[in-house]
Amino acid sequence: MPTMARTRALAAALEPRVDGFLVTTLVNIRYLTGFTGSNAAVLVLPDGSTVLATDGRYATQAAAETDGVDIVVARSVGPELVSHAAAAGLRQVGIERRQVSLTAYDALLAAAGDMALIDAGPLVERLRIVKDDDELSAIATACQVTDEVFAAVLSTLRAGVSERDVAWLLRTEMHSRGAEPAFDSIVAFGPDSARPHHQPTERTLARGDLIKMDFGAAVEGYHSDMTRTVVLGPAAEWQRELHALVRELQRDARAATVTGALPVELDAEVRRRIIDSGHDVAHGLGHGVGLEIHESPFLVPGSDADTLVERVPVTVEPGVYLPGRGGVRIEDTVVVRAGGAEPLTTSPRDLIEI
Ligand SMILES: [Mn+2]
Repeated sequence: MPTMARTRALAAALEPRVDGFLVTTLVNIRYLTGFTGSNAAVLVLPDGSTVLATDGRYATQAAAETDGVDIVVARSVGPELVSHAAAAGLRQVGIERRQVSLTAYDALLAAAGDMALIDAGPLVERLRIVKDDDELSAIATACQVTDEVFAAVLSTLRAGVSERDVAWLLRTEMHSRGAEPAFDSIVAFGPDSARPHHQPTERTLARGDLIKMDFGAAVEGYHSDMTRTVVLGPAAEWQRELHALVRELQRDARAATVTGALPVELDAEVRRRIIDSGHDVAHGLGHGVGLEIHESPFLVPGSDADTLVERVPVTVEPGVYLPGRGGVRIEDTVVVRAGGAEPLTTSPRDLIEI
């Protein structure tokens, strides 16, 4: 992992008024240094030099996972680095204010003395939007596992299985392929499919039920995200129509997810079409995918995300839901390329009748 290039890119992105940046968000620390433990803070200086503080449990691991990073072993990792910065004569240090609890902030302030701590904004989150080859490769592998797991689980769907049974099977199929679930899988039968983020229950599958499965795998810390909606047939006419509507919305939205497209406008277009079709809009069109399952850029109303560029993986996931009856969502993880959106999840999108 070219982590030194990442800390240098972060250093270059620092405002002139800031002479250091304290990173306390673990996923950002992983991105910048490769460290995967559960307790750390990182200080990046304008010349790109980087110090990582962690506790004794992770001293050996931190040395093994990082490259070109000074390691300090301490109990209170954030305050330790702030003291270090103040002692080195730094005047203003940027922090990830949005991610710091009030109690942690009090401890940082106490360690800072006369040195100012200022909100540096989501600097690392912005750097994470465009992925390098290693990141895209991990996401593509996670998507391939997701496609394989879908095919494996599809063949086991029959009347009488419960939503929880299927969620468990998704997990074991990922495990047997060396992956972890990227998030708690959504498995929703019949009327439950009308709930966008349904949590699996003991409800059992019955003939005529829509079956919505939203799941993904995580590989080397990178995520994938896919939703398919199928039916334990034969499908009713309203189910075919609903599925065809969402299928068309999703196909068009994928085609529009190109370099230069503005995320807020991609969402608005799908939103307009759902409303024109006489339905309600339950959620945004999609989100970035990477070290987190939901990360920038967000394809939602009010999104301030910049126009899309190459190498940005996002989900495209329109859904239409009829409360009490059922809902359909079709979601792919795609990556923006010069010629358009390349789908990384490729499972069949037509209405499968089991
Ligand atoms: Mn998603």
